[in-house]
Amino acid sequence: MNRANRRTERAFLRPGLPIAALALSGFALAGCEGRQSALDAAGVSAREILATTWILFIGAGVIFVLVMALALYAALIRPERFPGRRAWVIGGGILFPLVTLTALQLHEFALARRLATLTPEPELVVEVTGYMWWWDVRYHVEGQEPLRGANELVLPVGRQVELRVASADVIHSFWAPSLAGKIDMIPGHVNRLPIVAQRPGLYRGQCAEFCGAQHALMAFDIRVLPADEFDDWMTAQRRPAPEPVTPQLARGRDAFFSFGCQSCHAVRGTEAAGLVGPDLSRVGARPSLAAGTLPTRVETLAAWIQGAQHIKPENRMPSFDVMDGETLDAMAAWLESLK
Ligand code: HEC
Ligand SMILES: [Cu+2]
Repeated sequence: MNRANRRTERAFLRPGLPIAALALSGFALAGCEGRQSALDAAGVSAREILATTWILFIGAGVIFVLVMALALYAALIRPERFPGRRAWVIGGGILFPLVTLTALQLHEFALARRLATLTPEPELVVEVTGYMWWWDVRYHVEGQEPLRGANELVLPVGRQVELRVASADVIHSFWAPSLAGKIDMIPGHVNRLPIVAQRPGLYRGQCAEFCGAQHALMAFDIRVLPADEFDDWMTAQRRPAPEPVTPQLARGRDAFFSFGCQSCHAVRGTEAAGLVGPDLSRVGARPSLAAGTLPTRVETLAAWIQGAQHIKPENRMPSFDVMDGETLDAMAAWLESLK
């Protein structure tokens, strides 16, 4: 072995490398936590699914190691000396898979039933409709007017919630991994997804079925609030849009109407009642714009209005790039004030 080779070999054996690898795997594990992770469950269904995931993962790991050890053993000794050959074939090849797979199947049936019947008497029903490429959201509470929102799902901790999902155009898939499993959104058919959120926080969901050019920019925010805060939120949502308090905001509102935004967008408490695009009644309070594409700020609102087709090509909103800067800023400021 020449000197250079020996040097590389030593480099591989240096303790720094395994330590670096360990540190890196730490980063990989840290990636499992967070706003959009099935490994960081914040809802009853997600927790049950996660438990099953661990059963499968650990079980498969143990079986893999056992089989490898047996294979190694069999390769090292003479075949006719392998003890109890017939018993291994019948026990390991037939009985063991029969018993484990049957047990898993029964577990799976029970789990599917529990998840489907998690919320027999929902206190809140939320209709979520997928559009290319955003989410229409309607909250229904017994005895109250339905409430419309968009691109954000606000849920109370601990209450039974039933999502009723459908699509207005192509097949989408509703996926909020922190809370529950995936469910398809199919045109003309309503699917139900029971949800019980357990931990307040800000989570993220994503369309999980390829639905066209901007499928990747079809995400949504989920805010899970303590139940009493949720009730306050609902009450506040029902109020009409705040009146503009400065001349700039008033100018922004007027421009919204003179540019025809109301033909596609609704703002509670104004004449704007369009249904083609997301409801903008509280757009300033939502964490993100255009289905998780941009964080909500005056500047990003202006950028979106001016360059919707540039930011999210082929989406159903035209770019308004003929407006003068002051009008644009005023309009963005007014939208940002809608909280
Ligand atoms: C032809 C219909 C149409 C018109 C006109 C229109 N929009 Fe939109 N708008 C949409 C659609 C559709 C979306 C969703 C785009 C996406 O995310 O895929 C949208 C998204 C938005 C959003 C982001 C909303 C959210 O929930 O994230 C804002 C803000 C907005 N529009 C403002 C305006 C303003 C201001 C005007 C007028 C200058 C306007 N729009 C005109 C259809 C329209
Ligand atoms: Cu989609």
